[in-house]
Amino acid sequence: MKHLDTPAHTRGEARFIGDLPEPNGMLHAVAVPSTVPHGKSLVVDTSAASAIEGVAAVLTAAHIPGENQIGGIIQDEPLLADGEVHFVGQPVALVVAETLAAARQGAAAVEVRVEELPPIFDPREAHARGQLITASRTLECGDIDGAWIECVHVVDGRVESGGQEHVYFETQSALAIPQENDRVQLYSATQAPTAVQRIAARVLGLSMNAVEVDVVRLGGAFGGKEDQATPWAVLAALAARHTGRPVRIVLGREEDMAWTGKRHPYSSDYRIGLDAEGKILAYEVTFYQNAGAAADLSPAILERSLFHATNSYFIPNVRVTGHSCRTNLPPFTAFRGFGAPQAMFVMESAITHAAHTIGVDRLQIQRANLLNEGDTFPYGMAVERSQARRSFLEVEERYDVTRMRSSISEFNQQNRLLKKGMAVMPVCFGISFTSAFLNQASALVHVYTDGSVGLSTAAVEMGQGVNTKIAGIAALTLGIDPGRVHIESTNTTRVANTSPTAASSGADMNGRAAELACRTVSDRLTAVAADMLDTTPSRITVENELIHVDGSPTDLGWSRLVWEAYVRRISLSAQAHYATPEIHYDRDAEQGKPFAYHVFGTAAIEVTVDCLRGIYTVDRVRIVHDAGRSLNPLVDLGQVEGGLMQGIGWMTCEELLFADGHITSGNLTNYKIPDIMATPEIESMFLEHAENPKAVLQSKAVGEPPLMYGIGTYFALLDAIQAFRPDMPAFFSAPMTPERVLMALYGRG
Ligand code: LUZ
Ligand code: MOS
Repeated sequence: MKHLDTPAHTRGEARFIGDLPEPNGMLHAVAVPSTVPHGKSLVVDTSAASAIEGVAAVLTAAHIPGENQIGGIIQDEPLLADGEVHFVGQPVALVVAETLAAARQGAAAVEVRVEELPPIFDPREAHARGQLITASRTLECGDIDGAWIECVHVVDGRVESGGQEHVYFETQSALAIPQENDRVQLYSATQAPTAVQRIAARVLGLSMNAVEVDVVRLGGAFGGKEDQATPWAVLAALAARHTGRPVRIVLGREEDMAWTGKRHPYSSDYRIGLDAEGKILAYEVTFYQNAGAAADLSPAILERSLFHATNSYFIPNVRVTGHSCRTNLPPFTAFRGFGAPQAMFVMESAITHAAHTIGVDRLQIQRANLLNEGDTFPYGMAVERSQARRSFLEVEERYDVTRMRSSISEFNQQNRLLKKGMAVMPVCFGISFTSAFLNQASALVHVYTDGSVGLSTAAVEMGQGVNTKIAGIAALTLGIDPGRVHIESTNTTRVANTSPTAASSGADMNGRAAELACRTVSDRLTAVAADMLDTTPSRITVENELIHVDGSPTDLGWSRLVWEAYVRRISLSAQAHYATPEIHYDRDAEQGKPFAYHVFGTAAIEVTVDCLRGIYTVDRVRIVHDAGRSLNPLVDLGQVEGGLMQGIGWMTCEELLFADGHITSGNLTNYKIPDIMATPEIESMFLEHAENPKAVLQSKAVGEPPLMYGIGTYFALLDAIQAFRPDMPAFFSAPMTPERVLMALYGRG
């Protein structure tokens, strides 16, 4: 079953917010950003802007009828700056006009005056000055302080990882349409329709039932629209309410890149201790998360960093500390992996450092410490059905890693200026929102009298194929062709109180809710069929749109059964709710079972470095991935390859840069994402016989884990550089851009 959106996408017919036909009288909105990173005594003079022809309104904090507050976890973020500014790009005003050109002209004419204050950009400096978003957290297991003396090898060091721009195709956008009785309808490119609804209501001083949010699909999101679609939708709603006219806002690419949040840069310290056999006995790590100017999702992201600090390894004595540091940059936000990639990069760096010091292949240390069945994570959860070792060994055997290693050595002996390198990267990622309450979803199914099906869930389609998966689940549950099932838009009036489509759990949870709702209708239909066929419901099944008795087809078809049920006045609609069972976490004790299960997998990555110029290619990536029993192998393969490429980009060419709080990598010529030419030969397979009883139809979530395979690329490049320059000490500062490679090859260190 192919991705449902493929035909519309390939023909250019898929509609995004910017493609929606303009409602009558629609105005265009453009935000006015702060151009200083930190300041007080803010004065916004709108008089010149208001005088421009076509400008309908210029809105500031003073125009907000409700609360000027968009913070989700912590209420520390105004919609429009009031008195102070905290980052370059912070909206201070909104101009709405008859045309986009007039709105832009108006925005340029708004005069902003502010007394500048000293900004902070470095998370360690913020920490030293007590600028924390939230209380720091420490997760511990074993006896970390006592463990060091048992260790034969102890090394420590520092790791830096950079931010990452989402580069979703569709920029942040929203369309607000005022409705009668003070209601407002919002079309928003958001992963979190209910967050938009809640915060629009809060800012406008309305109740939530006065705000309807509708989402057809997004042109990509990757976490960038989990929290940060909200301000743009709420600004559009504010302007619509103020003017009584529809208002659309669509950020330009450079506006989006400059003003909106990205993956958090981290600066970290580690210390790792091993015994003589290469067993890791102790690991201590401190994360300094650069949170930017407001909390956004940073506390939750830091929590996931804590949980994934030890990646796929069992370590008996661990201390992990996380600081969420407030700086004067745009608030950093969710990005595929959600704090786990940063943590895993530190773990792999520590292992690499230890391997170099001991003089063994890092593969040996990795292999010696993989999670086994029943091992516990530092947060107290035991590993069930661990596929860590299985996927690792399967990569080693199937792709003959030993031979890969020896042919690379041979190549390196024969070539002076071209050097190859390789690395193996295991991944273990917990599935469930770490905030337990978010692990719920709902579905609403209608079977129409012609036998076609309309299905609504809380899931948002953003290209990841969640609608395709859910249509497949519904079709299987009802016993009909997937072509009969239409997945409706995600709409807060049909499915309420939605969790964001995030944490890789969209298909898991909404698929389950859809299955439950379809099961209810199917049970009712089965009772009708049993009556029609003069048998008992337990003997009835529906397969291929035909009613079967004891597994044999009858001549009663799906459509006739549906019509008969309707005539008998049986409800053909159902609503269902699913809440992930068993999960819990105690944040005081830092112990619990935060995840329903874990996803595992391993990648082997080969690279070639041109040691004259510092440029490189990622040649081949081989992956064994644990998809459970895949709901849709084609969709899952797309997620594995796409995630990998995004991880490779983060580790190699994507370098996010700021100067004095202004982005200097603010467009797609100076912020380089990997393109088709940078794509390696990818060979991936799913682990066989990996049924997962913890998710719908024995499947596993797939969205985020594959991104972390890309981390191996950094270590493969280090490997190649060290083949050229064996005396170069390893360093752990991502991304490994060609410039950095060149400095490593020839620099003074
Ligand atoms: N979003 C969130 C996420 O709110 N909580 C999470 O645990 C999470 N994990 C991954 C991606 N998004
Ligand atoms: Mo997310 S990083 O929106 O799953």
